[in-house]
Amino acid sequence: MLKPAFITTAAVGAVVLMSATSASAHNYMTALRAPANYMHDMEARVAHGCLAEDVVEVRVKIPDGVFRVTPMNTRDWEVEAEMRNVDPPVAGDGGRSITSTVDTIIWKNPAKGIPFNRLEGFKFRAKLPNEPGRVLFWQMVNICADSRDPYTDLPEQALDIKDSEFGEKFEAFMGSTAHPAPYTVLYEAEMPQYPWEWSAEHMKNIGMTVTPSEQTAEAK
Ligand SMILES: [Cu+2]
Repeated sequence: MLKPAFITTAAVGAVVLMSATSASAHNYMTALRAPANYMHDMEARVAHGCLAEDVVEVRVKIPDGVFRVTPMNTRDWEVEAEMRNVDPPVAGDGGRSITSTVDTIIWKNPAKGIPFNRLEGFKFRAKLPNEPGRVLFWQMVNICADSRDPYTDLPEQALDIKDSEFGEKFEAFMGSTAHPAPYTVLYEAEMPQYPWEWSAEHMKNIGMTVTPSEQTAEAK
C-alpha cells in the first residue's frame, strides 16, 4: 500500500477495500506451495496499480538457491534479467557448473500499464531448491510513474514448517506489514519430476499402476 500526496474518491474506496482484504490485495505467487527440486513454472501476480497510477515496471528478485531461471516471452513488456555470481559454483545440468544466475527479472516499458483494478501475471520457469519445508520469498517491486509499491518485507525470524506454531507465525507476519514479499512454501514431492526417474513403487503409490496380483484378481 501507498501514502499518495493526494487521493481521489475512487482511490479512497480502494484503500478501504485493500485493508479489508489485505492478504489478497498484495502481490502474490500463484503457487503458494510447490514441489521441492522441480523445474517449475512460476507466476508472480501484481494485484493492483499504485492507487492513482498504473504500474509500468515490475521487478522480481530470485531467492537464494533458485537456479536456471527463464522468463516467459511476452510482447507486452520488455524483459531483462540482472545476474548475480554463484560462488562457490553449484552443479548444473550435464556436469556443467553454474557460476552465475538470474538475480532479478525486470519487466518494463509495457504496451499499456496495469491499472488499479486489474491483475496481471509475470511468468518464468525456475529450478526450485531441494529444501522441502523452506518458505521461498520472492521480493517484488511495482513501479509507477511517480511512486512505487514494494513487496519486499521478510519475517524477522525464519518461518519453519516444522514449528508447531508455523501457521500462527505466518499469519502474524502477513498482518505485521503492508508490504510482505510474495511466497511459495516448498513441499516434498511424492515422486521425482520426470517419468524416467519414477520407480514402480512411485507409480503404485500414486495409483498409476497396480501390482500383477491385483490385476490377476480383477481379471478372474
Ligand atoms: Cu497491496
